Amino acid sequence: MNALLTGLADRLDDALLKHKAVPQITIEHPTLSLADAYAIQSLLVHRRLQRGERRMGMKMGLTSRAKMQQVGVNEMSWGRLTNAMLLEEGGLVARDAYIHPRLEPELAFLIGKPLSGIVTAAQALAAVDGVAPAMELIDSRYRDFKFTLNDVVADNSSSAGLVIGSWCSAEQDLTNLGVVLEVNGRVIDTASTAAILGNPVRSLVAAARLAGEAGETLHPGDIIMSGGITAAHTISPGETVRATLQNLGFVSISVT
Ligand code: 0L1
Ligand code: MG
Repeated sequence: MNALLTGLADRLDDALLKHKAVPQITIEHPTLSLADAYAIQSLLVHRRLQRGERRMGMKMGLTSRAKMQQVGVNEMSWGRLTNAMLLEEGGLVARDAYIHPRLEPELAFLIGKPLSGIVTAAQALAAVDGVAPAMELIDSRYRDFKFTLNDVVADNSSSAGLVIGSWCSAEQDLTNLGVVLEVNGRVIDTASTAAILGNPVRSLVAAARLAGEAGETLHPGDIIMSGGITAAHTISPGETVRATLQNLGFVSISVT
């Protein structure tokens, strides 16, 4: 079994490095469990760490109805972030460095105190040093961006990049902030942070629980991504994509 999981992690890593999509692994291996999928993810991220990348936090995935509907998966997932994924706010991103990249607005949490296991929303917030408007760049390594929950978990929940705006105080009501997604100045979607599980802090509570279940801790300095608030936008060269979160500011990136 270990050789199988290692081989599947290698396949997904190869797809990432060559920017070449592969068939869903659950087509060839329908009996893979969710635990197997997280084991593949861990092996896949280990390869990145072996190449010199550093762990930088955790992303929650499929925490909003818009995202669940877009990809046809009805359960949340999580993935691991590394420093190599960080993109410059207001900077450039190359379309060709990915397979079929998409951008989605999110809320980012900056961890100030260790957090792991079952916690209340108040305990989770007490461990947070700041919040920021953010966008996640996702890029499925699967053909046509199609996957099951187990496929996407094995593929590190489509993690590819993140753009973070200025950090703001977390001591404010985050439950229902307006969100606007614009491409070249044209509004393409609007939403509320309430789309994230009814309250984005619930995504952080879930991150702490899932990290604890995996024997991990969210460390001071870690960034936790809430999960996409709107459906994700497929990017093309020439676009400047900007996400504005009410009271928090905006974050943008231009595609070359
Ligand atoms: O959309 C996807 O590829 C699944 C990853 C999670 C995206 C999100 O909800 O933030
Ligand atoms: Mg996301």
